[in-house]
Amino acid sequence: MTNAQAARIFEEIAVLLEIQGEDAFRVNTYRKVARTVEDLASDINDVAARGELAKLPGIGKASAEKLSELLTTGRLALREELRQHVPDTLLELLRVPSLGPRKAALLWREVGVTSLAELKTAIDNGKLVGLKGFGAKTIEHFKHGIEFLESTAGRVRIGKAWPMAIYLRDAMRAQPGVSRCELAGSLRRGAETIGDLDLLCSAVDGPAAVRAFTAFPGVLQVLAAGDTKGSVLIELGNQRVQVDLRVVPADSFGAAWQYFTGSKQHNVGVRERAVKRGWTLNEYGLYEGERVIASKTEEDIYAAMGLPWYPPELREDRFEFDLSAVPHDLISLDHIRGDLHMHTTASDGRNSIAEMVAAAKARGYEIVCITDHSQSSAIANGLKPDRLMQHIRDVREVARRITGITVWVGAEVDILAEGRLDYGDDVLEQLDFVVASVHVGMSQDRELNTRRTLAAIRNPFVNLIAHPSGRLINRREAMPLDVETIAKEAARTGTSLEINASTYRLDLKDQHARLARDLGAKICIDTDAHSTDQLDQMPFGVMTARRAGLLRGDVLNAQGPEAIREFVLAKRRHSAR
Ligand code: DGT
Ligand code: CA
Ligand code: CA
Ligand code: ZN
Repeated sequence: MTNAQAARIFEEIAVLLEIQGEDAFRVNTYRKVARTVEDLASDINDVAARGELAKLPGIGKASAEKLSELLTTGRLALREELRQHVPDTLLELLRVPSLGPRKAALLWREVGVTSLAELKTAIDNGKLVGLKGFGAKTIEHFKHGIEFLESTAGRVRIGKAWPMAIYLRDAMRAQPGVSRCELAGSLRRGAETIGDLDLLCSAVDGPAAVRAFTAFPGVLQVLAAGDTKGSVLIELGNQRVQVDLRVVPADSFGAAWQYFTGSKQHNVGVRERAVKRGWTLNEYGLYEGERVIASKTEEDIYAAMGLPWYPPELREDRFEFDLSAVPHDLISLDHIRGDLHMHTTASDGRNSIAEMVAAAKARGYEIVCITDHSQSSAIANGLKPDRLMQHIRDVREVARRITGITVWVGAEVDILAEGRLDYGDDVLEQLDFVVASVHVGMSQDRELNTRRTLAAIRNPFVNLIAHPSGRLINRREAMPLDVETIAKEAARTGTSLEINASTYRLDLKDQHARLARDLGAKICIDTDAHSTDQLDQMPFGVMTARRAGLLRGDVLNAQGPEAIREFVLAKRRHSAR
């Protein structure tokens, strides 16, 4: 059992207890265990083997015993007992934004709602009207939430699917007789959500490869197991996801990889070009009649049709067919020279300033900027001006002690409801780099959202608008926003717009980032890390930027510290005039 799986079971117990009206203290005990196990850097099984579970923070003797029971038997009596008292489908309700365990319990006890489908019917039939704690606005909100869930049903965030796909790929590569295994489908294209995972391999014995695949631990159900194709369902967090494996001859690996990478629309475009020449293209190769023109590599396939090899992120039939060549300076991970948006224990991060800086340096960065939350973010432990002044000194002290990386102190400043910023200019001007973002009062009013963002962009000290749309993938829709107007003003004032690389956000999204770049805005790709390991989300931001077709020169943090400094100073100079 992985750390994440164990953590989820303890979180589920907390939720089940909460639904049954247990007191907050007991609920919290289980939630703490979940948090600790989730955050643990080492494998929980190793800790258990060393007999050190009870030494973990927040884990007492009783919790340690429960953990140990779960790890050794794969089950937990308490969980099974709790589940007997609660309908299986009730937990579905918690996927509705802002519907917590308490409200779920009320819906169940007072109205008899036990599933999402029943909640929907109850809302439509007016059954919730008059129920305590369910005003008209709340009910409307839940209704939208359910519609949103339905529209995203079954799709998994790329950050959640990726590690599993890599694990399965590597496990296949380790099978005897498997000469190659690669990712395909939307995952390889770096899409923000994944419908199912696609793997492609070549092997001497196809049926044996498929058998090995369907026997992996974590497989919940085998949907198909043939000679060249296997499909399984695996558990991924609280979701189930399908994984497709195809086995192809090594000779046609390129054709198959091209075919199964997609997208479908891209493949239609490629096939049209083949047909124009009187050729046929399928997963085995490019043919003129019976004669194979190309099949071994993707490059061969594309080249035979006079097309460049398209990086997978470009294969969406958006703009790739208009390119005569793929730009040599399409942004890539090795261009990234720094990360300019992250948090520390000074606000809601989990690691200290020194730890974040060391981790940034270890990733080869030349510049790092610490941007903790501003005073209004009470939940995120935002910094009041006096604490910020001390924080500035703390970051400067870390900067003094480390070499080989430029260390900046900034802040992530809330854009307040009326467009005012959460610190005055007298405070902002003491920072090296200012990130501004909307966290409160996200409205459905497009004009209002746009106006407050524009106000922030016009502040001479604001250098980056973070996660401009405020969306949370699979959880909260983007707020309506006039991205075009924002981008034009960002370009005019010398303010960058973010591609937030957290796979919960990926905001700006690919098409908006492309639009913003086309209008002249600089894009900054940041992880918004709240812990050192989250710095590793950068590749997802870069994939999004590649899908937008951004070049190295479009990306602020693909420049060095001096150029970024000049970007900041130029805006200040320009505004002073
Ligand atoms: P997803 O799974 O919804 O995130 O998106 P994809 O793109 O991974 O789609 P998927 O898994 O259905 O298929 C993987 C690739 O295989 C797809 O991008 C193109 C190719 N493919 C699958 N079915 C067809 C088809 O009927 N026609 C063509 N031309 N290609 C297909
Ligand atoms: Ca797929
Ligand atoms: Ca598939
Ligand atoms: Zn942030």
